[in-house]
Amino acid sequence: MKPEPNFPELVSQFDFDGSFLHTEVCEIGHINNTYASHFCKPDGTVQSYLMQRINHYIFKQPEELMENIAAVTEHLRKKIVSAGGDPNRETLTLIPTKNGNIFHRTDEGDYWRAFNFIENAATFQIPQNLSQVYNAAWAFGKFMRMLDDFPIEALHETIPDFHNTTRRYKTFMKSLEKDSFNRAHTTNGEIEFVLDRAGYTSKLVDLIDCGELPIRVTHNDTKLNNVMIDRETGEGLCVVDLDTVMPGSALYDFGDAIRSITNTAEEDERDLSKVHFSMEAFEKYAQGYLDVTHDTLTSTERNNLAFSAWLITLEQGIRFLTDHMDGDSYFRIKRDNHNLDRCRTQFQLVKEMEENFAEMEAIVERYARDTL
Ligand code: GN1
Ligand code: MG
Repeated sequence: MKPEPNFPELVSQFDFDGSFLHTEVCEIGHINNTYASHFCKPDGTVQSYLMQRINHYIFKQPEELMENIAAVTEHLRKKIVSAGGDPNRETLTLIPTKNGNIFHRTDEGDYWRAFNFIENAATFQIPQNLSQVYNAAWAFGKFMRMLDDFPIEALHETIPDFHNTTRRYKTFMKSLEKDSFNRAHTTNGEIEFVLDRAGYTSKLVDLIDCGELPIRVTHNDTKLNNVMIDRETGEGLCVVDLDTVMPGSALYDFGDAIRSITNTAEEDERDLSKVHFSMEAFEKYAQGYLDVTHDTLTSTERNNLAFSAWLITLEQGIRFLTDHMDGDSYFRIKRDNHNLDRCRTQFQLVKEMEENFAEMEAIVERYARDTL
């Protein structure tokens, strides 16, 4: 465990407004550490900022990652302004350090960054209603569209092969062979689950390799809680967590969103009788996503939307299982077998998607046709 950061010293590095009041932990994400710092402005009002310590064991080139975020938010800002929107609410805004840098590096070698705090907006782990699902789809779809003229060659790959499911499967097999923590014998059912499906893991990567699936600027971590919902209007206001904005496939974003938004329970729910794939949520997300991207997506992309939901959910389960076997070195855990619990919810969703796959495909076809 790292010692508590020295916040008075840290906040003094950034170009914040007002006098420092206090900092609180935000319990979000499995990788970085996130905090909210509050300040009192001369007129007596409170101004807040989001501060994050980047996990540089996982993001090995934090400088490059921050260059991506600065360039992407700048691009989004211009698009939002020209569309008459409010860039301070509709995209993240980096707060520079007093030296004009986009991050601060401490003497211990930690990387810190700060963003504006978007007021009157909230994030959710589980959707509260179907209009929230539609609005999240709209926000992620619009995010991709706003970046479709971003110079893709200028983006660094912050985690290479992030959604390369062929690689994810190989890494899993290596961890299984090593079984360094002697955990394989307690997860026979889950291991078999993966092995039974191995033949399908390469499909999207193969389509990319043969040039059938286009590479776009994608978000790559489209969980529901990565879109801020406007408390007043219920709209999908701002897409956050831009660490994995990289060249990728629209199918990664669609699949990852479905994995999270269709789950009727928390990602780490232990009681699997609560974990179900919501077809209603699938339908709403597909509708919202196709409404905003129909004239951008190719037919190969449209034809693989349902498959991508299945594959990315399986991939995420494999990632959690791999980390469980590797001794939980990647995803932050709060209890024993936490990553195994997370893997099990993903596999439960995969199973239910398999049982309902024909219906998923029919839904996509219906909304794709309606929007053509
Ligand atoms: C991680 O830290 P967080 O929650 O934003 C992970 C995602 C996973 C997700 C699972 C860089 O995201 O890929 O889908 O956990 N991020 C990284 O909840 O690996
Ligand atoms: Mg993330």
